[in-house]
Amino acid sequence: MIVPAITPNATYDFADDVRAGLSQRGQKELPSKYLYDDVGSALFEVISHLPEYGLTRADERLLRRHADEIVNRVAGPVAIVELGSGSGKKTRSLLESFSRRQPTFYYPIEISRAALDMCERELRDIDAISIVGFEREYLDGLQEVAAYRKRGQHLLVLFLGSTIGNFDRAAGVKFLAEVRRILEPGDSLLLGTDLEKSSAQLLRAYDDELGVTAAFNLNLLARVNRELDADFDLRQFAHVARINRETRSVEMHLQSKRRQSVSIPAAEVVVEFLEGETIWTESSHKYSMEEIVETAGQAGFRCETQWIDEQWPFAENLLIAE
Ligand code: AVJ
Repeated sequence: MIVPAITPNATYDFADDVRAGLSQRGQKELPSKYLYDDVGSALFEVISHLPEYGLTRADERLLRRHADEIVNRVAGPVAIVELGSGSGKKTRSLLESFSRRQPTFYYPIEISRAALDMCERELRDIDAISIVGFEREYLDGLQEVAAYRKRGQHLLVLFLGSTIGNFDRAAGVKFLAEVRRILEPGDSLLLGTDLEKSSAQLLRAYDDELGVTAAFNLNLLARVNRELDADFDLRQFAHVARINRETRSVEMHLQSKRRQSVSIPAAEVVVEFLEGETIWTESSHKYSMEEIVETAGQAGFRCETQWIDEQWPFAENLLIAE
């Protein structure tokens, strides 16, 4: 079932963020959340099918295999809030398990309208699940859902797909602590985290041979062209994936192939690039199992269970608000 009470509008300013990120001294950067417009969301969907990128399939396998066990460990009745639902595909088995226990509301929160639409189409046939999508930033959306909470109802927050990896570690703890502040003791958070693996495996995953990840990254410049009227020549930038050993992350950059200047009228800025200079567009931090328990503790959660995939190092962590 689908309840069409979908609310529009996210409160960020693309032009301001682009101007700030590209005119700062030192490393230029663009926030990774802007990778996900309609084109970017569709490209990420393709990435999740690539043999080199096992992350999403590991997440899905774990949710499928352990859905009933997860339901049993989460006190009901429960409303489910997903931060960044994407296509919604990986959430299906979990929702089906919850629907067998009792009718349940599912609130996907997304800044991408396209992803929200995809998610609603994907999941609308599950009978006892009512879907109410929110086009919002994560914490704004969560706050709104929490405000509607009924007496005696618990919240289960889903933060899957290792989206937490896009925060640096300190920001990750801070984000989880903000989620915790909105929750009540006994509420839960199911957190998907990609685990540490070899540099070779990571570089293959973030620089696939078909070039889909390159297109996903370059689309950020195409988006700046489309929405801010800029004149980036996409052929003059190259996708680069790099391992950062200090932060234990994979970074994506867009590297200028030559000295060039780009004008971005709607952001009221002209940006100069040196040959070889990069724009940092994303970091994906990789975690160890013990570290997740510790991080959860710092944010006010107790780690109840961790499930690990055998094919692709990835953990599903059930955290309980203390
Ligand atoms: C969706 C944020 C988990 O960081 O691995 C995929 C995005 N970037 N390939 C990730 C992504 C490059 C992905 N997350």
